[in-house]
Amino acid sequence: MGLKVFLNGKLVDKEEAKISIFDHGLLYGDGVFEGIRVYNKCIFRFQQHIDRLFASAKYIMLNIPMTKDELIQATIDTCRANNIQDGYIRMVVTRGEGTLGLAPWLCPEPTVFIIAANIQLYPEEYYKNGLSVITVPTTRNFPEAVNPRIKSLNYLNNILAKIEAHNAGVLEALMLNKDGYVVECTGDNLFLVKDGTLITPPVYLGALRGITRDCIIEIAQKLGYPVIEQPFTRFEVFNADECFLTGTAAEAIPVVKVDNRVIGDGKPGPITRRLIEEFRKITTVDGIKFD
Ligand code: PXG
Repeated sequence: MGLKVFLNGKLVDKEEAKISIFDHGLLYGDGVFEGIRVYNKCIFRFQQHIDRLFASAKYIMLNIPMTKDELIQATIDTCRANNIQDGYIRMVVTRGEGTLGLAPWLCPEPTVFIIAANIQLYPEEYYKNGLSVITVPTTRNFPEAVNPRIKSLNYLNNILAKIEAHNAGVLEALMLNKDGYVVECTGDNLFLVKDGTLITPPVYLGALRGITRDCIIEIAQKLGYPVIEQPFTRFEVFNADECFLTGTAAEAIPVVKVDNRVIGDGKPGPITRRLIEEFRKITTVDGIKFD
């Protein structure tokens, strides 16, 4: 049985899921999306992802033509139709079909689709040994332009950074903002651990407010580790005791080398390992369950 996807109100075969070449999601990157994990039929922090999708849509003045509850139901239906137990959901809302011109008011009907499938995960060895990352020349977009807090279909800036990392032989890129502050990676937020305190860049510097980031902050605080959101530069990164990334795909993953500087003792740190362990405990219960 082939993959079934949700497209504009219906579940259809992947082969039948066709979108117009006049869709402004394709022509202009005019739309928003979410990437969500499913762990043992629990859609992880689903309400938070739905809320972020609506917040992104609001910023770009896109009216999602379904209610939050309808989107939740459509997602569950898509998971059920594909027998998803553990997997990945991609939810996309575009401005819809329009003319050859920017005008979004000439796009009468937004396009909504939901894909539930498998996800390409980081190999387990990176969780054990840690990642090496580099800072790349492409900076974060300015919050005053396309605000990086929107999970928009304009990911080209991140894609350029990802290519720069790939060309250097590493999996993720550390990105700075125009003032030289460390902000986040191409698809992951960043944390440092220094003297038992977690430090992460504030989102106003130009970061996405990651759902995983929020979750790790809550777990850390419950465990008694102080968490501060504060701007910092590469100097603080190089001299941190521990460093790790968070994201839907990565979950929480240790970083042991940044721009050829070894972080801490070059191995995933104890607080990072503890947080990864605690995070993995809640993935199957912290969300919306279906069966
Ligand atoms: N920053 C950026 C720029 C992102 O795109 C995150 C941080 C982490 O946010 P969440 O909410 O996921 O904790 C993201 C999310 C992929 C993939 O296929 C990337 C993301 C989400 C899902 C899949 O690489 N990025």
